[in-house]
Amino acid sequence: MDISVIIPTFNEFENVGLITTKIRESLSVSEKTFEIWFIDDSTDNTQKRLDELSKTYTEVHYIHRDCKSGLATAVVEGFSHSSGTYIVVMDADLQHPPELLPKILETLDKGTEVVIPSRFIDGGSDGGLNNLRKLVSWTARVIGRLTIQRLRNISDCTGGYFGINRKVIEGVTLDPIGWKILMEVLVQGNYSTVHEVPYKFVQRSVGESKMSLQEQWNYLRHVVRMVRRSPEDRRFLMFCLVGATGVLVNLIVLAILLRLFHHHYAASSVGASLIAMGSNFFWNDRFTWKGYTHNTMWRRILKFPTFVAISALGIGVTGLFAQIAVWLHWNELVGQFVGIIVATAWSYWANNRFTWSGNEGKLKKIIVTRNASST
Ligand SMILES: Nc1nc2c(ncn2[C@@H]2O[C@H](COP(=O)(O)OP(=O)(O)OP(=O)(O)O)[C@@H](O)[C@H]2O)c(=O)[nH]1
Ligand SMILES: [Mg+2]
Repeated sequence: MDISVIIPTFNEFENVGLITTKIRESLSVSEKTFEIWFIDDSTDNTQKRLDELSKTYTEVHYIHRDCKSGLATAVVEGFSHSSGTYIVVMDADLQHPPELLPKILETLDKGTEVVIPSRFIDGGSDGGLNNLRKLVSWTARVIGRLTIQRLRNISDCTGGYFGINRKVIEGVTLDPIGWKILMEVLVQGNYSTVHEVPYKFVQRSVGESKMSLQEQWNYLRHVVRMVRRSPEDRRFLMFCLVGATGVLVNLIVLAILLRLFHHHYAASSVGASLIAMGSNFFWNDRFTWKGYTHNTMWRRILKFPTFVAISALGIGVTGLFAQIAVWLHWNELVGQFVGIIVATAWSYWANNRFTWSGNEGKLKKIIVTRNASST
């Protein structure tokens, strides 16, 4: 089998016939063989309709599950039942245009491993959402892209329309919560090339939306789960946590030096910072970059001085931003805050690159390309 189209359905009685016709039209021009798998949790007459469709068209198959177990697990179930070399996932309500299928398949055929139709590149649009839904969707994307490195260059990581080569998910454990199956595949999958093509997301014409507050909550739970399961993102989180404990250590030591030993303020402040730096180094070495081995003695000896140099530069960067804020007549605290964020990003990158450099720290390079001219 060349192509498997997987469609999760929950009460889409009016849509399943329409989408089957559109997919058949769209794929019949190609010489490739295809199958359509509906994974259905419906409580209305959708199952009956799917039964009719599967008897009419040999390409149509369906699985009916007895309880509503979520969109993403439905797709995972579809992955295991289908057999196509290429897999395309799409919604049943025609918001994901089946006319784009040939373009997705042509791109997969050229060797790209993941193809993502995007609403947010030239030629695309998310016009099918009202302003509140747009804001919620934007916030979800920002949260995902800030917390998960692999999503950073993907313009539409929260959509549900995508195509992959089956190799991307072969041997991979997918364990999503809620709806965002594309994110799960992007975080867990094996791939190095992604291509985005634009599409226009229109309003659903029939049937009801299944998006709910519960799904927004599930999304946040899913992001936390993905961060915990992805080594590179877990490491960054750990680094931030260690940094936060460093602030505490700094303040406690400063208070002790001033109150108990009555040292001079400047000396106490520098002393407290140095001890906090030492504590951060210890915990980062123990936990954040746990298991890193340095094969030469020099690399081991240089680890701490490198860490100190990177931290010192970070302090300099923070000061620079505070100074820029003063020059621009902004509040210095704003400058300091932006500086802390930039310095944290710098320190993480530099420590990963220099202090605890090793193969374990290298991220797999993923090339993302986009095609803005074709719709
Ligand atoms: N199997 C299964 N499918 C689901 C479930 N929830 C939603 N779906 C399907 O997932 C797809 C996306 O759901 P929609 O309600 O269209 O969500 P949406 O596109 O964000 O919302 P609208 O813009 O209002 O359509 C549709 O094909 C639904 O039928 C579920 O719990 N199980
Ligand atoms: Mg929809």
